[in-house]
Amino acid sequence: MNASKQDYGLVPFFAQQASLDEIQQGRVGRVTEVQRSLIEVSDGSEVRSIPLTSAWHNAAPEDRPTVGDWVVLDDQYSRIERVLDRKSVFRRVAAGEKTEIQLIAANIDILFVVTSCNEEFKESRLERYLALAADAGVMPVVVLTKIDVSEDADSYVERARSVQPGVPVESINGLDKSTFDGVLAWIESGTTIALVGSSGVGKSTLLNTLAETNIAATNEIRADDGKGRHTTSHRSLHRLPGGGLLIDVPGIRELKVAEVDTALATVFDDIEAMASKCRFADCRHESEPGCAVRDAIESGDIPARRLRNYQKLLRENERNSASLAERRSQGRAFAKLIKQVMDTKQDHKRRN
Ligand SMILES: Nc1nc2c(ncn2[C@@H]2O[C@H](COP(=O)(O)OP(=O)(O)OP(=O)(O)O)[C@@H](O)[C@H]2O)c(=O)[nH]1
Ligand SMILES: [Mg+2]
Ligand SMILES: [Zn+2]
Repeated sequence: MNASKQDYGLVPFFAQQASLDEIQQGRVGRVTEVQRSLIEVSDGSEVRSIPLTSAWHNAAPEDRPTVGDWVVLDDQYSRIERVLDRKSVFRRVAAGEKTEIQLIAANIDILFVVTSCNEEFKESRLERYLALAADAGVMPVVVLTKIDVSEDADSYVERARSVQPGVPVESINGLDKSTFDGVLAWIESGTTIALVGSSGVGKSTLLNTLAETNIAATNEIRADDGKGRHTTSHRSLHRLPGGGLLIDVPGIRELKVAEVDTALATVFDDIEAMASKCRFADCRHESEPGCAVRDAIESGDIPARRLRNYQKLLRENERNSASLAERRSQGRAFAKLIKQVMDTKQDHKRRN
């Protein structure tokens, strides 16, 4: 499919960060795929596979190119010279031992948080996604799949709507495009949407149905526990026939948060509003007298689960944000040390 840069979403915000020459030479492109050390970049007419050099591997995770990024290639089209400033970036704390940020998708306009009408559905998980969407500054839309195999799809829609009033909820049978009216209304030409959610909820199925071809492999969920099989292995960006760009993301096992203080206050604004009415300013909503939050839970206005999850996310956020800050300052100290050693070496050379 031949396309132009504009079809890939090259709006002035990005174009202004590159020179006319760079654009005319086809050196400005969008990252359409990210594998371990190979990055695919498309300038609208040509797709290039670019190896990620060690300089990029050594860069801070936030600075490395990720899917959805706009990048400038060198004049040999052999390496990524720079990553243009981002409009938005969806990130989480990477899985594993070290606390490190992992970028999931950049320059997205809308985040489709995909979840299905079965045992996979969890309000607490949605709250995590919504906090990260708020932090990224992107509009979240909850997409509920598998309405065709659920006895009570309506109750799932209701539960999804109650998580954060105002966040749109669309429900679909991912295999049947005639159920997609609500979803299609979000997909405009040049809009970039990322699909995130657990494995097996139907992200790639949604992409295939929208693209009207089998671009992405899909796989049945396990019969015993309904879990997905982690079919999609890397992130990729696709142009849809009707305009619009969709980023398919591998199923996320664990969505850990960091640096989401204000985002959490947005997602849990009902609890925050109540907390301001507690008798004690530092009320932990446990057994303190005059606790407005506990009263709201007792009267059924706020689910007890919601308060537990909010407190859990606050603790997790505090812990991870602290270790990130520590890692960053160690990184800076190390970089300073290297620079000192290099300067001394140069001095030495100059003197001899
Ligand atoms: N009946 C029904 N099946 C669906 C629907 N959406 C997805 N499926 C099925 O669910 C299974 C998992 O779908 P995938 O699209 O592979 O899920 P995924 O979210 O991409 O999973 P990962 O790539 O592992 O993250 C496949 O067998 C799909 O056919 C739906 O709305 N209704
Ligand atoms: Mg998939
Ligand atoms: Zn309280």
